[in-house]
Amino acid sequence: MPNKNRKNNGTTAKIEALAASTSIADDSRLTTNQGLVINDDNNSLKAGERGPTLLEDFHLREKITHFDHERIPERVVHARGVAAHGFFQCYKGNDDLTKAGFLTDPSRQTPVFLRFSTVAGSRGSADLARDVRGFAIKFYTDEGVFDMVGNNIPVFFIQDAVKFPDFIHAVKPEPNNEIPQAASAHDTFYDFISLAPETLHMLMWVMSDRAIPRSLRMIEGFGIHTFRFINEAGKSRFVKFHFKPALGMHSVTWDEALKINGADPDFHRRDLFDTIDQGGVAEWEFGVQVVEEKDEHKFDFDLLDPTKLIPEEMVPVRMLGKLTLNRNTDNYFAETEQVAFHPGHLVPGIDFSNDPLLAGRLFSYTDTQLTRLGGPNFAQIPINRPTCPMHNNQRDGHMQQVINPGASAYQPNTVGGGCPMQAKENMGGFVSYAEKMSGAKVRGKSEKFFDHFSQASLFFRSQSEPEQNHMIGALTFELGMVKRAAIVDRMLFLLSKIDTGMANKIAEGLGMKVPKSIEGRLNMDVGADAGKETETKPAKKSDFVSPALSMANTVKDTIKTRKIAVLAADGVDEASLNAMKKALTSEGALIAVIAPRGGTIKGSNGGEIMVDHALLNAASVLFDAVYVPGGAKSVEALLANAKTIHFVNEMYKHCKAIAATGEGVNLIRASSIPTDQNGSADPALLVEEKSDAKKISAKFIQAIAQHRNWEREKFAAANTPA
Ligand code: HDE
Repeated sequence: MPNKNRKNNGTTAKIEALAASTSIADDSRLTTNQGLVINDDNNSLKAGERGPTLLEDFHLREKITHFDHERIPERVVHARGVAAHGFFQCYKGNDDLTKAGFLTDPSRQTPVFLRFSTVAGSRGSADLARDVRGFAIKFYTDEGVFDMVGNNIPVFFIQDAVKFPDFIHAVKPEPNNEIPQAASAHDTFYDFISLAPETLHMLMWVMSDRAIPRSLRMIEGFGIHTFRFINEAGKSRFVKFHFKPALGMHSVTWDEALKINGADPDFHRRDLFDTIDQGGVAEWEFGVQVVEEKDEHKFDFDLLDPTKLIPEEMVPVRMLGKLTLNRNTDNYFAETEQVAFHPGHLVPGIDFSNDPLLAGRLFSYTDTQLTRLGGPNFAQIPINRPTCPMHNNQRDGHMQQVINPGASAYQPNTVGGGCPMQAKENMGGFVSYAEKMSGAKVRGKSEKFFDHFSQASLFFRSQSEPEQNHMIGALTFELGMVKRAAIVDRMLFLLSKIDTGMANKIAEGLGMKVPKSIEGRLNMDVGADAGKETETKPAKKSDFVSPALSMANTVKDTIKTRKIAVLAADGVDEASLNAMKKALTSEGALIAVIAPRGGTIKGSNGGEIMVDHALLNAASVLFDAVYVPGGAKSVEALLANAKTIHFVNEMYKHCKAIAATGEGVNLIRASSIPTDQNGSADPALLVEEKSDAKKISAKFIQAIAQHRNWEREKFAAANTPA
């Protein structure tokens, strides 16, 4: 974050030396695309200094023509993304499950490229939209590229690919006015949701805090569909892919998300880029849930149904290796924008299941890339190329980059010496799993696909109380944005089938009542599912909860990469500031000094302290915690700027850790922060007039590691202004 981290690689000296060079063949010279050196890039060619510009100016024409075509169509979904490079290394002992080389050879470091994305917004939308996050990884393995094109939520909205265009049309901005951008809170989305109850389980996830993450380094990744692993002996097992973040899962509040979108719409991409730029990494453990083929039907849901998950308490995740991101992109367009993922890019040892959502995807990704990347040769773009050798008889097409020699482009051949040849038996190569198939040709799905409420209910039941409250708040907000009362009615009715208490609270917030029945009002256009698709079949009664579904259970004891604001001005108690800084940075946190103005401030001992952000450029929502050191003059100057009071009030309201020592306590007193929570001490509020920073730093660190003190929400709403 701070300016002081900016690197100077001697660039200025390099530029000066190159400019002084007189060699025309120099690499630094500006040329046309034909290599012609240009000696004036400031003036177009004219008939006289004040005369008309000449069409003959080939440099002008080439430059503008290229510029005119610099944009390509954005992705129809997942348009806004950010990515980084890294590697994957597996643990020992996975051979019983799969023969995939990158999962069985612990000595290999397989290069990876991971692109995160939001789904609904355009390329220029804001990072903190309430949305699913795409989690797409290219593994450049020795046996070919394997793409794991997943999301941060383990289930999907729909069960069959044929409904995908409808669903996306419903969630995207409404076509008559292109409103709203990157938001599900509108009529067409809830119209569709309320008529297609299979969407309800995923809706619960999207209304949870998972949809507004604190950092992309703190989200999970899932393959969603059931896949297969095949081992060397040819044995197949069903698997579900999981990626678990080393830092645990953490989110911001909805109020913060709204404000971050204004203060820093690039909050997530900046966080990822800065972390890696400063030498940090982002890490996940990759694991699978494994189901033996004989157990395919033992669950009360269908393994092929992508709206269902396997609770980890039923089938634990077996960890297979670690994925690390450690290198930023050099060029956003060439890498992040041009990367082309495809769930059908497999390697030997991994195969598909018959999930009806997956099948549609296998067709869609190539199809969309033909348009987006301009033709069939997008696999030749550097970011998409495999790192292992690649030979086939595909030829020509737009943007062909390879000069293929030789007379034969067919197989079998003798003219080209028979090359490229198919792999012989025992030489490896991809062989599809020989699954036995039988069945009538139908448009339909298995009976278990029709329970839309039980897992939605399990998800809600498994959340902590603050998480449940956030979901209720999210649904009240979203439905409050829906204009057509009939849609809200249908939603309230369906939500009551998931959890009556939840639906009642949402209805109360909306000033409405949960309808007892909406028979006949659903008007579902369900085709062949008529009679089976029932909106009134409630969730199965169950007390089973899945602790793995609650983010509250993933808190890790670390403050690594957390951003801590220090409010200070001239005269700040230097000893306290330095002691706190040392304590926090030694645990891996990042400190930013925020002062009434930029530049430097003078400490109480005369030292010069660099200011990272002037108050004008800082917002509390961009930090995880705040510390206010003493120093009478410093705190007086802070108190003179109303933004400091707002800063700490917001920190309190968003349940973040707050510490103040010496006169710094006066700032807390001047705010609306209550110093106790109805008599009980607030563990994330460390206000110590008498003691110094050293005495409270350990408790402060502990409070930051907890991420938030959600208990405070009970008091914050009443006590702190927005
Ligand atoms: Fe995608 N999806 N999707 N999707 N998807 C695309 O491919 C599609 C689905 C996912 O960072 C598109 O190259 C269909 C599930 C990610 O470049 C497109 C269906 C999951 C990304 C497409 C689905 C995903 C995409 C748009 C239903 C989680 C971003 C641009 C059958 C497992 C990849 C592109 C990136 C992108 C189609 C459903 C994840 C249009 C038809 C389920 C992470 O081809």
